[in-house]
Amino acid sequence: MTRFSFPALVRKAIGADKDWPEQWAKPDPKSDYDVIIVGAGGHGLGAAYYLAKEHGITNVAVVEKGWLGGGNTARNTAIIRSNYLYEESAALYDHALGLWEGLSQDINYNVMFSQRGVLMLAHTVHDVQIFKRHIHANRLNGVDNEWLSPEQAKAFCPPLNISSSARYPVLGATLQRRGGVARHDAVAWAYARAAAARGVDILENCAVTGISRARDGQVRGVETTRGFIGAKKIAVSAAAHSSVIMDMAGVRVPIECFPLQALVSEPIEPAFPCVVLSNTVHAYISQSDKGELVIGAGTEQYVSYSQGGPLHSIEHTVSAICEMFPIFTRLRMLRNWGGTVDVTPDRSPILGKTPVPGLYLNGGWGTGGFKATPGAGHLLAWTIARDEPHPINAPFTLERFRTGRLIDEAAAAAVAH
Ligand code: FAD
Ligand code: PYC
Repeated sequence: MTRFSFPALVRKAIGADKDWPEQWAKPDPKSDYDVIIVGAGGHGLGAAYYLAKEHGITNVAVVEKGWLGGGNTARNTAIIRSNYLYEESAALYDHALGLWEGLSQDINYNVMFSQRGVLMLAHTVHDVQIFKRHIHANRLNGVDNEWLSPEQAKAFCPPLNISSSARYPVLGATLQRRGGVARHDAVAWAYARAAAARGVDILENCAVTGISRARDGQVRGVETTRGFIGAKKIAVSAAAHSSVIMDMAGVRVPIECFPLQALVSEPIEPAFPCVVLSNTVHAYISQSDKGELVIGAGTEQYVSYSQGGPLHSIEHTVSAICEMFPIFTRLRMLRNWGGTVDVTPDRSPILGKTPVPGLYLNGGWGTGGFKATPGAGHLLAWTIARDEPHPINAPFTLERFRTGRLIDEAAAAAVAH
């Protein structure tokens, strides 16, 4: 018996049924854990791994209402970069990028992290000014980023249309060479395997329905669809559902949820060498190792928990891609899907303690949390283990929405909101 419900093809490919260690048999919940993490996305699983590896805390359960990696972790377009404007954000995302650079070795699993470079296109004078400001700020913060003319951008990405007669002509681009993509579902599987190997229980098909607190206010466990499970500490890392779960503990969180869609084309020979983002035309694109073009849209304009969205947004995105890359005009779409992104008022995440003793929150990553996965897991584990934030996540408090000390990264979100 295996610990996780890997899809059958994956189980076959990795030989899961053959030599999966006996101690990884699917666990029943224990009555008491030191730490429960709600949500088996990359962030929650990463936190479990780093709790065990770096803090020696292994009496940990990750509680997941569906299957591991079934949330946004395996629904995103897998873009990784750290070219954020403000010091707080640059430090946070660059911490994650540093961890990506050693991740496959660290967890002994090829997450196919590929630093092929991320281009962000400027189509208006305003874009040019903002992007150049980003480059200067990034360099001051030790984050690589450079300006390319339209011709240099085309040399880096030959399919790019730099004609001045395009509806939104390319006026230049930023390039972060250390940016790239990774195989998103592998990240969840890799952290799950590495955490489980250190004794962490991963409880799938187990939805949290309540948070129980003692008389002194301290958390004492979670109510779930598999019964009550005791815990000394609880970390909520449930993306779009984080605010619902925090509400169970009486904590209000300023998160709104929006659908965000993506699609892949039929697979083709390698034709697209890097990642390209254009906020102005609401589209971003890369090519997966399977050969599919991976394309994403802007966030939908309405709040919803639906993991899907209307086809006209996809049509809008695809027409923008065809104008920027006319060589793809005759390609066919293979499939599309959606996720639900959790957006805060300042488009920055919340990662830290909450007013409830023993309760921690990691959420509000919106359209940009995949790139943060190792960093978020690492910093959440630190915060739980020491009951205090790491200096990198210290500014990302829930408290900032009361004090007004916001970290307004909307312009760097790279995805139209
Ligand atoms: P998730 O992977 O969503 O995990 C949360 C888990 O919590 C889920 O598995 C869910 O089932 C579980 N859960 C919810 N409620 C409960 C409950 N009551 N009990 C137990 N478990 C529960 N980011 C980037 O950096 N780059 C990109 O290119 C990018 N593209 C994107 C494209 C799309 C289409 C989408 C939708 C998102 C994109 N993102 C991107 C954002 C990124 O995917 C997310 O920010 C990130 O994956 C969040 O990871 P997570 O582990 O916090 O959440
Ligand atoms: O944050 O770079 C990003 C991103 C691209 C697509 C979705 N998010």
